[in-house]
Amino acid sequence: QVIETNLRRALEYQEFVLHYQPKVNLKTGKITGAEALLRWMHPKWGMVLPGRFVAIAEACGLIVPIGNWVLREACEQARRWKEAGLELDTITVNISALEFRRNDFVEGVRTILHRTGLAAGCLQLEITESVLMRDAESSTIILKQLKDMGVQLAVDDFGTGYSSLSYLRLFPIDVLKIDRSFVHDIGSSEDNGIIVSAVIAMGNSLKQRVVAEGVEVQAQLDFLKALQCEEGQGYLFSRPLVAEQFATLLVTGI
Ligand code: G
Ligand code: G
Ligand code: NA
Ligand code: MN
Repeated sequence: QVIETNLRRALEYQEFVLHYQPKVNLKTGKITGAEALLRWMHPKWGMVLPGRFVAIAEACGLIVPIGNWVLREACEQARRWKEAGLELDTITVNISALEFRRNDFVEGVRTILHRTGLAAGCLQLEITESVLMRDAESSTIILKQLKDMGVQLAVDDFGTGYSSLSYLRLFPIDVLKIDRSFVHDIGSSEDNGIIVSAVIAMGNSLKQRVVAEGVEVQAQLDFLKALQCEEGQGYLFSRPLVAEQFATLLVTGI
């Protein structure tokens, strides 16, 4: 309740910022892109993480204007970086269930790309596995419309939901993001190493790029590289950074 009241003012008072976490090509070590992560800088509470407010914003519908702001801000930032000559393949934005299912979502994305001048292929949208599977038939239609526009599509938190493999093959998905819970257990539990290797093998044979989330230690990186996992993200490479720091990292490399 208190959070909702404060959330209502947050957009108007410009209390939101995006932090950017690099995605790294595991073979070359090069940064391929960034995931935009929403942070709420509350004047009294300090930085509030999405775990504390995204569910509330969804429940009261505020996630729609907030999500719109995130998408616009991320696309604008990526275009500015590209204009400045910084190398960056994609900017990735998290999309909530409520946004994804709205009738005007696809047109909203098109409008934002048009207004910000970012090429569609430079935008990657992340939708969680459970959101996609909740209504797989309508998901397929929405994903196809986005794909036709040229936008890249990623399944977030892969492995935590209940994907039907037949739908996974039907979805026009470019990227599978292995949930960090599986990456975390690499080395400590044999079973989880097996899940990670199965997902990588499946992604490779379905021609989907596999991104490992939550890479924290060298042993995990070694394991992922040995299995030909294409990309990784996690504290081992970098925490989420403010835009200026991320731009510096793009120049210096990791
Ligand atoms: O950055 P952090 O670990 O606090 O993120 C926690 C969760 O919040 C993650 O699951 C992430 O997907 C989600 N999240 C981060 N930014 C956004 C956003 O802009 N929109 C939505 N819908 N979710 C986000
Ligand atoms: O659910 P989603 O995959 O969008 O979550 C992204 C979140 O994971 C971000 O909030 C980010 O802060 C967090 N994160 C990124 N790298 C790591 C990591 O190496 N370890 C842990 N525990 N969290 C991470
Ligand atoms: Na995500
Ligand atoms: Mn995830």
